[in-house]
Amino acid sequence: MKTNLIEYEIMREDIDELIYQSYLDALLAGDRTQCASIVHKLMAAGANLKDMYIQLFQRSLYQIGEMWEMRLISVAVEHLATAITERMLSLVQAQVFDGPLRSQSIIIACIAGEHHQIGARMAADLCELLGWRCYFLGANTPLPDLLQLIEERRPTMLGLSLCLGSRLPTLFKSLDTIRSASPDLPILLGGQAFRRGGMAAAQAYPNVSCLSSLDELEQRIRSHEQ
Ligand code: B12
Repeated sequence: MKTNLIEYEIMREDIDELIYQSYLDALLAGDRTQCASIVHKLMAAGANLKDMYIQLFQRSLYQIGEMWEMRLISVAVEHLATAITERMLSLVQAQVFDGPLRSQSIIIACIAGEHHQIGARMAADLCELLGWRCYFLGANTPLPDLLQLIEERRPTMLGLSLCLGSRLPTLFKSLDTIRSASPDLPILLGGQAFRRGGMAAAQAYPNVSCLSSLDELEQRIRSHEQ
């Protein structure tokens, strides 16, 4: 595996395949120390945080999901990898909360019954990186509580995350309620559920957009600042 910083320079823009494989091996072995060492080295080499999120954390979790689906790894190994990834996200937090805050704010939550929260957390971190105040509520947020927070904080935007296609009916019910309580609040939707349909129906709601990547989120956030 590559260890010296000069070599890490190469993948500032694109995380090297060898580094990815080393990270994945460490993740599958449940070796948090080795994962942290790779992340530290990437940060020291000036790796872009968004690239690290997508090319290292997201890619490895998608691969682990496939391995779990094919019964190549146990639920315990998948849970351990997930827990390590959440710790890696905490490791880079100092960088996320580093800059000055703008006046805009966003609430980001996973809808009720949705327990996949890492993607939503990445979206929240990106908003923070761009200087927006972000209220990240995490997994399985009950709708009444979300509505109350929207009322209290009056965010510039709301972001909702949905991974499971089976939760789409819950999302639509939530959108009905949120839309009548806050007709003008722009709502951004994201997550793997929209790869398998539901995008057109969701975007039929006024002021609701489905975003398919963190790049699209970044563009949307930046365009709102002008
Ligand atoms: C970790 C994991 C879990 C963990 C989650 C823990 C946690 N703290 O989040 C636990 C153990 C809880 C779990 C449970 C289940 N899981 Co699971 N899980 C995964 C796994 C391996 C990784 C998820 C992840 O974090 N991915 C990485 C993130 C970064 O990717 P992401 O979510 O897509 O997010 C990105 C974008 O979508 C986008 N995005 C996401 N949200 C938002 C929001 C906004 C506003 C924006 C702009 C963008 C955005 O930006 C992110 C960065 O690019 C996936 C595999 C996979 N393909 O993802 C399976 C997977 C999602 N799980 C799956 C399944 C089946 C389940 C269970 C039903 C299993 C079971 N029988 O119990 C339960 C359901 C629980 C529930 N009710 O939600 C299936 C779903 C299949 C399907 N077609 O729907 C997958 C795909 C595994 C597989 N290959 O079969 N899981």
